[in-house]
Amino acid sequence: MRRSRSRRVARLVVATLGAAAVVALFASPVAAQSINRSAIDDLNEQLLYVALPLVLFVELTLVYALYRFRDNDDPQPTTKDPALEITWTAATGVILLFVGLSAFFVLANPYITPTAAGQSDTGLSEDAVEIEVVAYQWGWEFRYQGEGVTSKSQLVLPRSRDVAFSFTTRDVIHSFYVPELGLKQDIIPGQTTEARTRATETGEYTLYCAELCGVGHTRMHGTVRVVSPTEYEEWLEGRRGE
Ligand SMILES: [Cu+2]
Repeated sequence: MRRSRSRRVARLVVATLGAAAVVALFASPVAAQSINRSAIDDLNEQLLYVALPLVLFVELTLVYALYRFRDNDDPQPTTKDPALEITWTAATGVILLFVGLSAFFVLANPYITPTAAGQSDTGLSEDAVEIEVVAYQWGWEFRYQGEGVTSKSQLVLPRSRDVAFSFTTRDVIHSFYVPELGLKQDIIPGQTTEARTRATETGEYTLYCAELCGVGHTRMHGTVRVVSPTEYEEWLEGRRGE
């Protein structure tokens, strides 16, 4: 009796691990488009690998119990088992601690929270591009600091270079949101908020306003073009002539 039960538990564990491996095969990561995005994707992946075996273990245990006791006419109450209770409480504690710490380290990353280190220029490289973003009902204005260039709706960023944004609004609350670059920052009247990124892939992405800001909210989007460093210099040059 005891042996067959332990064999069943072993089979359950093998099935759980096998199913987790199959799901992991399908969760092939795509190259991230920025440092921010890669930090967020890595966290998601880490948490997925912790959550998957747990979900499978719980679900398979449930299915097993339903099947095993399907016609049990004489159900017995669960007996006290302090060792088991301590084990699962401690295991839950360890998992929560892992989730909390993993999320904390991502939040403490200066690309995710520029002010996390107390000083917003911490870790920013010398050649960082500084862009003042002005949000308004309903559009965007990008002012390239020290370049004398201003652009509307289209944000052009050089690949492989730090970019520091500072945000202000002329009217109500807006939110700067570029999901593909892992960027999201609220823009609040009377305040200057910040964000930072370093794009790693060239491409064209969409910028959205992620804060309902009036009737034109749905039209408040723009494009973000990540280009090679030379293409970026050419673009700046072209804009200066205008
Ligand atoms: Cu808006």
